[in-house]
Parts: sequence; C-alpha cells; structure tokens
Amino acid sequence: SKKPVRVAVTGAAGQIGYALLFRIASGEMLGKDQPVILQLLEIPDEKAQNALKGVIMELEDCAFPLLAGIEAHSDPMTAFKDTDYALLVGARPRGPGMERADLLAANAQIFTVQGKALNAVASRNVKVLVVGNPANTNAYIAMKSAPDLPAKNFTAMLRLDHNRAASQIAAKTGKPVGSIEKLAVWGNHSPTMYADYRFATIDGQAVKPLINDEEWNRNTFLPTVGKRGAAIIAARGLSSAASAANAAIDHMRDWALGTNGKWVTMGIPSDGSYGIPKDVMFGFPVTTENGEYKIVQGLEIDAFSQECINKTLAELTDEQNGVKHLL
Ligand code: NAX
Repeated sequence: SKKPVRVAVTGAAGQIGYALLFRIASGEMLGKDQPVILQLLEIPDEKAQNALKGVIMELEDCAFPLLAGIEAHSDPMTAFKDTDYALLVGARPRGPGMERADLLAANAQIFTVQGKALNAVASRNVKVLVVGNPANTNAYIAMKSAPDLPAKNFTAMLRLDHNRAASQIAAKTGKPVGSIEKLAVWGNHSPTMYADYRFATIDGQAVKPLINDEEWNRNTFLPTVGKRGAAIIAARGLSSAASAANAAIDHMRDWALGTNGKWVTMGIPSDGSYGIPKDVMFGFPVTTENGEYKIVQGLEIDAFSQECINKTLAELTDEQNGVKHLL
C-alpha cells in the first residue's frame, strides 16, 4: 500500500474547511488508494482552536481507512512541516468599514507569513492551492515569499468559476454538464474573470454555434458566472462553501492525477503566454500530466476576448501593485 502524503489545510475550522476535509480524508482528492495525514491550521484564538478540535473529533468518528493521522496547529511553521499539498483556505474577510487597501494589507500579512513558512519547512515539491480571497493576489504573495520553492508550485483557485460556467452552459443547451469540454476561464477570481466557451464542445460538437447567441454570452452568461458568488450569498445568507470545497478537490485531484487531455482552469503564474506578463497569477486553460500543468497554447484571441482579458489583467496588475511594497 502507498505511503501517506501530508496535506495541510488552513482555515480548517471554517465553512469551506467543513465541506473539504471529509472529502480529502475519504480519498476523493488524491485517490481511493492514497492515505493522507491532515495538518490543520487555524488562528491561535481559543474559539477557533476549539472549533478545530470539534472538527477533528468528527473526522475521527468517520473512521476513514485512508486517514493516517490528524494534527491541529496554530503556527504555519509546524502546520506546513514536510507537507506535500497545501490548501490555503483561511483568509481575512472584509470587515465593516474596511477599505480594499486594508483588506489587501491584512491578507498580504497572512500570505507573506505562510509563504515564508512553506519556503522554510514544506516538501520541495509541495503543491499549493490558494482559495482564500483575493485568491490570485494571495497566491502571488505566497509565491513571492517562497523564493526557494518553484514558482509553478503556487496556484490560485479559478475552478469554481470554471464549474459555474459549465453548469450555465449545460442549463442553456439542455446537455449533461459532464459532456462539456474545452471551457476556459481567463484572469482573476473576481467578477472580471472571462469565462470563454468559444472553443467548448459537447460530445465533440461545438458549443458556440449550438448556443448561437452573442447577446446571451455578453449580457446573461458572463454576468451570471461573474456574480454567482454574490447570488449565493443573497440566497443562502452565507458564501459558497460546498461548491468552493468541491472546486478545490477538483483542482488538486486534476493537478495530482492528470486530466487525460481534458482542459481545466487553474490560476497559475504566467509564463508570458497570451501576452500576460510573467508571474501574474492568472486563470488559464491547462491540461495536466504527471503532476505538471501545461497552458493550452495557440488559441485565437478575438477582439471581444482581448478586451475582457485586458480588463481582468488590469484589475490583477492593480492588486499586485498594491501589495508590492509589502513583499
Ligand atoms: P470562514 O470565515 O468560514 O472560515 C475561514 C477560517 O479561516 C476561519 O475559521 C478563520 O479562523 C480561519 N483563518 C483566518 N485567518 C487565518 C490564518 N491566518 N491562518 C489560519 N486560519 C485562518 O470562511 P470560508 O467560507 O471558509 O471561506 C474561506 C475563504 O475562501 C474566504 O477568503 C473566501 O472569500 C474564500 N472563497 C474563495 C473562493 C474561490 O473561488 N477562490 C470561493 C469561495 C470563498 O468565497
């Protein structure tokens, strides 16, 4: 049987953590034959640490055969020790009266500390997924704070946007969501992201002529996907948690186990492809194989798509410039 791998999760007592940990421990992320040791991080605050204890009791009570160990931590330097996978979910939410600059600064503080800790103690092959918002910029900060780790090991979660786009297309076409391939979501995990179905297929058939409604694309599809998070808050009174956890599982599973040629969206440090400046943490269509992702190359970018990409890039550049002095 396989040797256990170490999976660190931050914000482990939060909403997403509660929807995520049980699925990791049951083998949905890394495979039904891969034992895992969970290294859970929460803030030192007594309430958070107590809540974490409760989650750990429940994990124990599931008697998951693949769960080879569970640790509770309040310090990233111990939580990230030798970790093979790190899901950075915990972040500072925007409080009442908090300006965007304050939010960026509070998160820059968290993600510089966590990036340095990963740099110091994690496995040299650690695969990092940042979920906590602003996810792309937080991932960028962690990457820049970990100069001894390969930059390509730092990623941000765009998969929820990708899955949301797939579900809207399934609803519009009346086709099963699982049959949709070659979707792409470009840019920032924010309402500016550009969900792009120009290349998408359903059972090999092109989606764009099937929908054949540019007005729907611009005025219904893009705003629906872009504002889905807000719609869920309005309906549920809480932000997306189960769907976010599901997207995190999808992202890590596909990165670790491969996509067999299928496209998925990951926020990754740009290598300059499609004119996105190097190192900008940007959503790209990728395929994965042997634990490595590769950007899908050679896609034509038409005028409308370029306009959308420029807009989300401008927002990201602005966010990343806003934290540069803190790195
Ligand atoms: P919760 O507030 O329920 O949980 C967050 C947890 O993180 C809390 O228990 C808190 O104590 C902990 N935490 C805060 N700072 C920490 C630190 N420095 N170290 C360790 N733990 C820390 O939020 P939840 O609903 O779970 O959402 C978590 C994050 O995901 C938020 O930033 C949220 O905005 C973001 N999201 C990102 C999405 C994406 O697609 N990238 C979608 C869903 C979600 O909105």
